[in-house]
Amino acid sequence: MKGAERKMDNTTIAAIATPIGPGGIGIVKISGPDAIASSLPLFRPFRSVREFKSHHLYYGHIVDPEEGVILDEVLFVIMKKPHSYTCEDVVEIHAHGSASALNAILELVLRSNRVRLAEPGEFTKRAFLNGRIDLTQAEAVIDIIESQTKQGLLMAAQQLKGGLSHAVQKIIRPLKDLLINVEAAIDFPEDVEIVLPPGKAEEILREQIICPLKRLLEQYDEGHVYREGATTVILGRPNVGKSSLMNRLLKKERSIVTGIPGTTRDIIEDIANIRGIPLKIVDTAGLHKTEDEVETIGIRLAKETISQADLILFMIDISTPLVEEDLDIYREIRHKKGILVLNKIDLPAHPSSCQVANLFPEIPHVRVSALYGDGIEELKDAIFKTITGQTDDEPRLPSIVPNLRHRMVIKKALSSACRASKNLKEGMFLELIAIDLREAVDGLGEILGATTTRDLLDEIFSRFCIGK
Ligand SMILES: Nc1nc2c(ncn2[C@@H]2O[C@H](COP(=O)(O)OP(=O)(O)O)[C@@H](O)[C@H]2O)c(=O)[nH]1
Ligand SMILES: [Mg+2]
Repeated sequence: MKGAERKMDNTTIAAIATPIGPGGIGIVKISGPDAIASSLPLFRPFRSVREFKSHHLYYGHIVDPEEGVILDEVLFVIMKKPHSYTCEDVVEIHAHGSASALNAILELVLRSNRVRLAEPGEFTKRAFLNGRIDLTQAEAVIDIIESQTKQGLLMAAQQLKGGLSHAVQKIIRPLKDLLINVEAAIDFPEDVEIVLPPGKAEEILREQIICPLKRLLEQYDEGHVYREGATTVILGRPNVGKSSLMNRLLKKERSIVTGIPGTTRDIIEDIANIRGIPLKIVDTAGLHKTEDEVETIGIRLAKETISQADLILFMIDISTPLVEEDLDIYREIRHKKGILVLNKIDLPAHPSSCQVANLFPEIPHVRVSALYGDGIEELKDAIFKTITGQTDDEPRLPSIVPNLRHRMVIKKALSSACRASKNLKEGMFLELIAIDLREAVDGLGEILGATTTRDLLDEIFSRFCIGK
């Protein structure tokens, strides 16, 4: 689908734009050609208004016109097209944040047969289809809504501002110029004026296309974890202090801690902010053999989570002797990225545990007391470094970070550009080179949404909540 062919439906849509649940304020949002006509008759301003101005707040009541009853005291705002989120006429009714008030207002709006309930992400989809934002910016809106740490938020805000679009456009421009040049040389072979010397074309490909594409891939590697997060599983035999460590990292009592082995029988997970990375921490029942039916299921689930984890925190209690069970656990996880967590350093160390770090030389180790909090900052550093692969203490956060979808497109465009460069060097037919350049131009257009399939759009916008 090319930008110019983007199809819009002309209906008016409405939805509750704020989370359902008690809150100070809740918003019903309406967008489309009948947004004003369908909502204005429901609003009774406190002071008479001769003409409603765009982008002005008006104070009054929402009244059911059929029964004449007041539903809520609200602020009412009209945003005339094209100066709105969707580029259409938009009305927002700022009511009190109660499910009953918001549902009653939405129901009134939907009584008009020209208004229907919005689908998830439909407001943002309209902003995209109307050309106000490109696809990377629409995706940034989801990322902002879903961001869990300030770093994730800053990255998304940069993308919403057009950071990634700008970087991609800066690559598409010389790529297109090059393509035009090559195509002209094919069409008018006798006209030597328009043909770029091959050395120059190669240089443009290398400097302005291949290098920046590679840099974008590096930025994905450096930054995507701030957006997508990572998962770590805490493993160790019963009573080593797994649940205590989870609570310590989360700074709350999430997992039950007792001196009774087998206390944690289910999978418990929650998200902690580790140096800006949203880290999903999973506490498990462990991997030991047990007769307990519930614990057995917990242990099976633990094994499943290990396979999906980005990092394992392998915990040992240094106040007790190392036992076969510790080694069994290590055998299960040795193929994964891991950190050895030596716990209970506040207690006298058992003589046999002094050498324990030497037994597992391949993985870094940190000494902690989950009970008192010693070593926790060092553990956070180790987690950060192991997940990001960064070795310096100051986290590096690239401001522009492609997502997985962008990365796949960039990789394809990069291999087309590299092929074109190689063929240029080898003096291959210009037709062949034009095919690769065209592929790269079209591919990169997909990032911005200039060339996109309907399925892809549906997939992206279905990730939104209703009302955004
Ligand atoms: N002294 C000491 N006790 C700890 C430490 N970490 C955990 N414990 C205690 O060890 C017992 C088991 O802890 P828990 O977190 O439930 O272990 P889990 O079975 O591995 O989840 C509890 O009594 C905790 O208070 C620690 O660092 N030092
Ligand atoms: Mg536990």
